[in-house]
Amino acid sequence: MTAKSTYTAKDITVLKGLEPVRERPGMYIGSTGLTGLHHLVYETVDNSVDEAMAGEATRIDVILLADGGCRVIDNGRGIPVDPHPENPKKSAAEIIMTTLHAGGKFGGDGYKISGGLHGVGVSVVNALSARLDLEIHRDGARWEQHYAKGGVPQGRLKKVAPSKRRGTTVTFWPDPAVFEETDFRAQTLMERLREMAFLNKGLEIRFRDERPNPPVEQTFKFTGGIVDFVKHLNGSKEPLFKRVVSFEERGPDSEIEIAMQWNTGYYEGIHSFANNIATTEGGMHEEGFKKALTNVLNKYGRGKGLLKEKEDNLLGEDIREGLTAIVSVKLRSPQFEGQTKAKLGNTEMRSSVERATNDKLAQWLEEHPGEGRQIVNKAVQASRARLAARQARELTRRKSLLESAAMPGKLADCASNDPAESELFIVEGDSAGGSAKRARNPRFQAILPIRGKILNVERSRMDRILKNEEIQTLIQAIGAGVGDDFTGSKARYHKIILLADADVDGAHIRTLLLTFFYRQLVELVRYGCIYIAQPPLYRADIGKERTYLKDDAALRVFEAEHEGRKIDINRFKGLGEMDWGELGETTMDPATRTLLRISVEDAAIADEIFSTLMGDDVDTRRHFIQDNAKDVRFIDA
Ligand code: 0RA
Repeated sequence: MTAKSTYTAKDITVLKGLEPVRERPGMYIGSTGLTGLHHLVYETVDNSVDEAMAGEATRIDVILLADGGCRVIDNGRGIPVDPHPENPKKSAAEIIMTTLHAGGKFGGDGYKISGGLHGVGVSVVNALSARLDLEIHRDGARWEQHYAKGGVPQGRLKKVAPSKRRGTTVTFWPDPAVFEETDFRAQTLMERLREMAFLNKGLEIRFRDERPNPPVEQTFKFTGGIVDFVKHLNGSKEPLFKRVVSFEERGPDSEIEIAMQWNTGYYEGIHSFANNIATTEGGMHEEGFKKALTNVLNKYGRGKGLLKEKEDNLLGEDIREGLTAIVSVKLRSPQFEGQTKAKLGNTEMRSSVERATNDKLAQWLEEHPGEGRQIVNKAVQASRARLAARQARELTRRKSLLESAAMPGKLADCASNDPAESELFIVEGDSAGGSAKRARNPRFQAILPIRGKILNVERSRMDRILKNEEIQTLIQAIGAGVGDDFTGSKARYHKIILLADADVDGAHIRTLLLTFFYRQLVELVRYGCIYIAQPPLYRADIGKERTYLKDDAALRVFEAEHEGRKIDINRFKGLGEMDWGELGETTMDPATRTLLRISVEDAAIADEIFSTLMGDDVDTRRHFIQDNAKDVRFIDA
């Protein structure tokens, strides 16, 4: 396939200028909020990753400039600079930068396996930028072209100097007339870039944030690819055995890569990708993988006598207990379906992933009998716990039928029956619970004091979770069931606010609660119903004037602003040291409080952050704190 032969009049009619993108940006990048803004970076990086996938680039630099721009540099072939066959006045590069859907037209055979969710092309980035600079190193020279707001070329592509290297550099400044905000979030970008590096073995992605406070630099390069990804995901967990199972299959039309490792925990984490895009809704590749996994392990268990003849087959969920897996496929024309276009629809991927897993996993098990036995044994235990949990659940169901609408004795409920306005404060400790009860507005604020540390659901199977008293109380108070039986419409409160001391114990309790919500009531997290209250750490009095300050940083600012004056500083060691009036005013009253809303990502990493921070490994802990300076909300002084 050459560029010429693919360029027919028919193609020309589908090629459009950039106006449609300016008119309806959401159609091309999803939104004009922060997510859409970040899409511009991903879109630009995707093009460079395509070069890497074609075996032509080994390194990508992403730089956030101090003036708000973003620069993406690769060492690939460089966008073609020659005159375009249909329009000799314009370079191929200019066509690529100013025409919708022109990206793949120039690719030789096998070049563009990508495309997909944001395979819309770098021209979309151009269209939505206030300015874009293109620099190409190719054919012994450096070429440049500049574009003004909306992707309007300022002159032609020009050869400006000799050059020995090759590659493409795109620098763009997002258009503030398009985006609600134009401040990139370094943390979000780094997470995606790291994921990209995991998914493309050996590719080096360097990230640099040159904006002030604080400048950040990170290099992502994983010679183990998705094997490293799995190790990373299991990092804070205890592996069932050290080895990561991995295999791959490269065909003419697709590539399949799978890596997996069991941990001694009870949750499954299968992460699937198609062309480097997370398929969070699953799809054909994931289906094929799960089907083969269940099939292979049952066969293996029977064959080795680990599963007795009279025993039932293991269910998929038994086998996937504690499994962390990456299923990554690359194919020519991925079809993304589902509500969020995050489900792979290509049916051929089901059979090819299933076949690959059937063959390769069976072979791996034959070669690793010790590990094979451990996997089957764990699944057998999981199946027993599943039956026990069913009994426990039936018991609680019967119990709640008997007690009908009875609420736990400890709950000080609110008067309102409207979940939309009702708030549940989960308060650590009885004394703080007492203050919170006095300080609340009983019309719409309910208080549930919990004592000590709740069960760590990460380390417990469902049967034990359901028998735990504190957890039963929580489930009962919220009133919407738990786990697979959760029904969001039954939730009695739409704001659930965690209120714990600002110390290590408080942080631990918060982590345990967040982990519980993430694992068992994730819908509540997804809908943004879970909050962390922000009680102040200090009270600063100047004469009769009181100021509440949330942390050390706020205290320093306050001291600097009131230099030379006599400040009386009071540090609250715990919620119990605040009187109820103070607690109400600073932490509970909707008019004066601030709440931190928890996202699924926050909840998912709460446990990881906590175990890293509180674990014994001082070195990882120090690095972690340096790398995640923003997540200090989970640490406390
Ligand atoms: C079209 C064709 C070729 C490369 C590219 C586009 C290309 C685009 C981008 C965007 C960012 N970096 C890029 N690197 C390459 C193939 C050119 C050839 O065959 O030499």
